[in-house]
Amino acid sequence: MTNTLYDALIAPHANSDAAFLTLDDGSTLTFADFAGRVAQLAHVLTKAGVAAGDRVVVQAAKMADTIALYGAAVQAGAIYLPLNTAYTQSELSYFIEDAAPALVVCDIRNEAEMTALCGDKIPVLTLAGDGNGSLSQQANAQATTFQTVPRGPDDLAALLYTSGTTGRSKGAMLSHKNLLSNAQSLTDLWQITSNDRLIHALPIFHTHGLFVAMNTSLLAGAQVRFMTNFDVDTIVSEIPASTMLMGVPTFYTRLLGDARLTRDLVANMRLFVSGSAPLLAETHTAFEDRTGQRILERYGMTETNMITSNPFDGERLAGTVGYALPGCEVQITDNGTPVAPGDIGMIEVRGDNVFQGYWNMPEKTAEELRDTGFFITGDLGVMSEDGRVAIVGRQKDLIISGGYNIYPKEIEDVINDIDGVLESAVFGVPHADFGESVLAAVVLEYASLTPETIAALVEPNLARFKHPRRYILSDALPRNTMGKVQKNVLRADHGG
Ligand code: MLC
Ligand code: AMP
Repeated sequence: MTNTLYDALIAPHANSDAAFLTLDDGSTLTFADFAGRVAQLAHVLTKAGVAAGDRVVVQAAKMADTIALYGAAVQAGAIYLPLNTAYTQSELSYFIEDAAPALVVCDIRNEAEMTALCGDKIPVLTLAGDGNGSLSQQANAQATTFQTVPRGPDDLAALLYTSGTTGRSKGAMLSHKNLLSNAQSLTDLWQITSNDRLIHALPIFHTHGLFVAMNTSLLAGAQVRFMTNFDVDTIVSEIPASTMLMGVPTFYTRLLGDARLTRDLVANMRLFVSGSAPLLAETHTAFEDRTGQRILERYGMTETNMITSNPFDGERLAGTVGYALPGCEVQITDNGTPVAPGDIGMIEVRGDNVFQGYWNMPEKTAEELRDTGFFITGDLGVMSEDGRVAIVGRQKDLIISGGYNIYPKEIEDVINDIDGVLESAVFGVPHADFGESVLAAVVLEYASLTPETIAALVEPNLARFKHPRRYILSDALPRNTMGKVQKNVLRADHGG
């Protein structure tokens, strides 16, 4: 019996004594330790009632057990559903309602709130930094082997929620084949092998940290320095013993802000990857000037996994995201019709990497996934004669701050719900550290509200990274002749 992802990522190393995860406390799990832990956790999932095809929601800090839980969900035939640890109660209640999980795993500190959200129908187990969570405790008593549940290439392995321009988050359904095909392409292209040691400082509830980083490392049998949080000091101290770093552009601007980043420091490193947000050409150039290494920029999405990458051997061109990955077709279109090389259009993508659609949202799926199999990314780009892609803008109203996607509509809905607010417009402005930062222009119905009172009313409803950093009280929002709010005018007026 086969299980597409488990057989490729975990089974091949199940008896290997090679080092896999090195944690902040200096301890190391071998691949065999990891496979054993995955099996123990898979037993707990099954005993908790999780069956093939059930969703397992996980909102927990980055720990060895959190990533082993991903493996366990795969081995038990379940669908892993990771959630940003910053989400508030009101955000969480939507995901739990929509995904109807068979089990929720949360941080021990949030157990009471999560149990209240889940009611008596959905069991809640916990993880804790000291290993005292109920999930970990129960796992300790289990066998280190588990009868893998069969799953085929088209069965779902993960459900990752991504916010939408309509304000409601959509669960992207990712199959075993979607994840494995992409891991294989990236491992080949970036020449990742068991000689590599990856510095892993990304969160593991998004595509980048979970799939791009972990699936490739597992597939290649590479070692991972599994950092709980991004921290410049730790990265600087780990670089000499490592070979790869994967990060969002903020990682690179912060590293550049540290004088210890030098050519000598990175002499052992063979690959710096950037993605999830645009890498400024000036960051690319400054990094090369300082270290002699050219950052490899790639482009992807939750729905599609990775789409394009600059070449490993060829030229890594600043301001471009490179070529379509093997097995992945990219076209630039005007309403579905391919445009000429050099012309701007919508980036569309087709291939084994592209998701199966949005959970419980057939209409949304039909809007974004063409019958031909091409997915409409919402990103605007150009392609050169030889197929190199550059992203030039976004058709979707989206702000990317430090690699996190923030959909203005979601924040506007919360602001507009406040008594005394007539309307609002949330927009992004350039930010030196996060790339973009969130501002809100608010038109009041009556004058008793202040920016501070609005902030206080918004904050409990939204994760911290989505909070507008400034509220600008305005008499009216700028609109074009069609009545559409001109966010470009707001950006120009307040971008400084
Ligand atoms: C933290 N804060 C943010 C923020 N991250 N605010 C806006 N945007 C962000 N990205 C808040 C904190 O809550 C804190 O609030 C304040 O900003 C400063 O925090 P910090 O200590 O400076 O931040 P830090 O913890 O260091 O986090 C920064 C970061 C992190 C860049 C390391 O945001 C991060 O890991 N980003 C990566 C996101 C990611 O993995 N994206 C991939 C998505 S997948 P205060 O005010 O309370 O102090 C995808 C597809 C693809 O997009 O192609 O990969
Ligand atoms: P997400 O929905 O979180 O998966 O984010 C996907 C979006 O991130 C894409 O649609 C792009 O807008 C953006 N993105 C990812 N990688 C890059 C990149 N290298 N350059 C510019 N934007 C990127």
